[in-house]
Amino acid sequence: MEIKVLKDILSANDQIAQKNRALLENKQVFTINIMSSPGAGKTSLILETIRKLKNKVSMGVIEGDISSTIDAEKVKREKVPVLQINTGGECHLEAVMVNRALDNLPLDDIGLLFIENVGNLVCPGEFKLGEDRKVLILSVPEGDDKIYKYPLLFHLADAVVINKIDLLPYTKFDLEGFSLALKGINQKARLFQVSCTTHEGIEDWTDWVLSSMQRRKRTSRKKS
Ligand SMILES: Nc1nc2c(ncn2[C@@H]2O[C@H](COP(=O)(O)OP(=O)(O)OP(=O)(O)O)[C@@H](O)[C@H]2O)c(=O)[nH]1
Ligand SMILES: [Mg+2]
Repeated sequence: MEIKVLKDILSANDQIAQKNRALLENKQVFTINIMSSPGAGKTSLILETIRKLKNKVSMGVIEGDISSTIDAEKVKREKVPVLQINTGGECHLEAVMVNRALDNLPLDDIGLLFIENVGNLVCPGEFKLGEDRKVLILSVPEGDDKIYKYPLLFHLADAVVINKIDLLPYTKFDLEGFSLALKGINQKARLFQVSCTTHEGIEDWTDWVLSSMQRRKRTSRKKS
């Protein structure tokens, strides 16, 4: 009985995710779902990206948190359209929440949309939102073993960003070992090493964001 209920919830979520996807494709909005544990640097990476790309692409942000508008306020200061979702306890965003957020964003003026998921290294993996890319951030102080303990998000990610590399000298994080482990469970994922504090590696990341957007545009043109 319990298994059937969960299956129904997930398939209902997938149907709404498909609607979100159709809407976003129709409006030509490239959407990136950013996931990580609490505090790994989701908001910091979004802010770094906004600062780097603001003259090249119009952006928007959906902020997902259990409570508060702290992250949305940081984004608002960058003068980018932002909508905060408070899940009220849920440890992940669901497609229906994003659907309501999309109704309240100026999609005609947005080319690149970031969805910051609720800080959690497990639950967001189960729920499609209608995004083009899933990006997972792992921060150096969390440890390189998280890929073994919480493999699902590492397996699903289109890109994995190792953040806080400025802290490498103070930890035993094994970058080479992590990179091999990632290749073992996900051969397609791009791996980036960044510091949102020193800005190291941010350009590699934003180049990937821009080239992924371009690739999507070419694919949609071929389809039509
Ligand atoms: N040393 C260092 N600190 C960082 C870096 N990136 C972010 N931080 C700090 O890490 C803390 C958490 O960063 P956030 O960007 O708020 O993390 P988050 O994933 O959005 O957190 P939640 O939304 O609460 O899940 C803040 O104090 C940041 O200043 C980095 O590259 N190096
Ligand atoms: Mg945040």
